[in-house]
Amino acid sequence: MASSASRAALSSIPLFHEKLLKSNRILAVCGAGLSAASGLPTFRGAGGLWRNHNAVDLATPEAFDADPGLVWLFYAYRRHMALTAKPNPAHYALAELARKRPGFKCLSQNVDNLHVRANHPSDQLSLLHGSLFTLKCTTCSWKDPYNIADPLCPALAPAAESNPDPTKPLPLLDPAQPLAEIRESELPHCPDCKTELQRPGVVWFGEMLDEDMLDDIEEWIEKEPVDMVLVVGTSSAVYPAAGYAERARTKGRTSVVTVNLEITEEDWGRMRKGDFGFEGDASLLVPELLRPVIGEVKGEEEEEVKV
Ligand code: BV8
Ligand code: ZN
Repeated sequence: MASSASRAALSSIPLFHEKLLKSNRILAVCGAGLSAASGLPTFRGAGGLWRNHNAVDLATPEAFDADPGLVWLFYAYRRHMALTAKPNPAHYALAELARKRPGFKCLSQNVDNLHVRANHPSDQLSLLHGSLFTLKCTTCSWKDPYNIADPLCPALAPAAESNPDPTKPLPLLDPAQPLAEIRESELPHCPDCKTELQRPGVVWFGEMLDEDMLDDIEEWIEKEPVDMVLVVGTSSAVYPAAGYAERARTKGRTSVVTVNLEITEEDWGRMRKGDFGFEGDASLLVPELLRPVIGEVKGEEEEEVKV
C-alpha cells in the first residue's frame, strides 16, 4: 500500500516533469477515456450499453454472423458519433510529443480516428484495434482503407440521424423502440466478390491483431530500454493492449504513468517507486503533463486525412 509520502511522490507533477525531460524513449497506451472529452462514450460505465446490448458482445464475429444488420447499425452509429466528434487537447498533445520526441510511440485501442485527425505522425501511431473508417470484405482481401460515408447505405440511415428531440433519447438508442428489420441484401457488399458482406475494419474479440503491427511493436520495445510508459484513459482489461505497460518496463529505469479519471486504491497499490498516477480528465491532464516538452497545445486546424 503506497504510504501518503510515496502517494505524494507518485502524483507530483514537478517530479514527473523532471523525469519527462530526461525521457527519450516513451510509449503510450491509450483507451476510450482519451476520447471521452470529445463526447464519445467509453466501454465501461454508461457507454458500455448500446440499446440493451453490451458493446463488448456486439464486437464479435459471432454477433455479426447472428445479426449483421444490428451490428452494422451499432458501428454505423459509432461512425456517425466519431465523425461529428473532434480531437481534444490530449490528442493534439500526444501528436506534438511525437513531433518533439522521435523516440515516442503511441499505441491506441481507439477506433474513432481522432489521433489521425489530430495529425499524429502515422509512423509513431499504432491503431491496435483498427478503425471504424476502414471497411473490409468478410471473406476476400478487399479493403477500403478510409471511408467516411455517413450514412454508409440507406438501410443504415437511422444511425446518421441527429436527435429530433434532445430531451428524449435518440430513438435508435431507446431499447423500447423496435428497430426496423434490415435484410442482408440491404447491407453493403464487397465490390470484388459481390456475394460477401462488407464489415467494419476493426478487430473483434477473439480475432488476432495485425501481425506486422504486433511485430513492429515488439521490435520497438526490444530495441532499447523504455524511459516512460503513459497509460491514458484505459481500464487495461483487454489483451494484448493491457500487457504492454509491464512488458515495456525495465526495472529501476521505466516510469509507468497512469492518467485516468479514476485511479483505484488497487491501482495505487500496484505502482512502483518512480511510477506516477494522475487522476482527472485526460484532455486537461495530458497537455499539462507534457507542457515542458510540447509547450502550449493549440487546438490546431484539422488537415485533410491522407490515407
Ligand atoms: C486476441 C475494437 C488472439 C472493436 C476492441 C489474455 C487474458 C485474457 C483474455 C485474453 C487474453 N488474450 C486474449 C484474450 C481475449 C480478449 C480479451 O482481452 N478479453 C478481455 C475482455 C479479457 N482479447 C482478444 O480477443 C483480442 N484478440 O487476443 O487474439 C487470441 C484470440 C483468441 C484467443 C486468444 C488469443 C482482441 C481484442 C480487441 C477487441 N476489440 N475494440 C470495437 O471497438 O468495437 S476492444 C475495445 O474494448 C477497445 O478497443 C478497448 O480495447 C476496450 C475498452 O477498453 P478501454 O478503451 O480501456 O475503455 P473502458 O471503457 O474499458 O475504460 C475507459 C477508462 O477510461 C476507464 O478506466 C475510465 O476510468 C477512464 N476514463 C473515462 N473518462 C475519462 C477517463 N480517463 C481519463 N479522462 C477521462 N475523461
Ligand atoms: Zn470480397
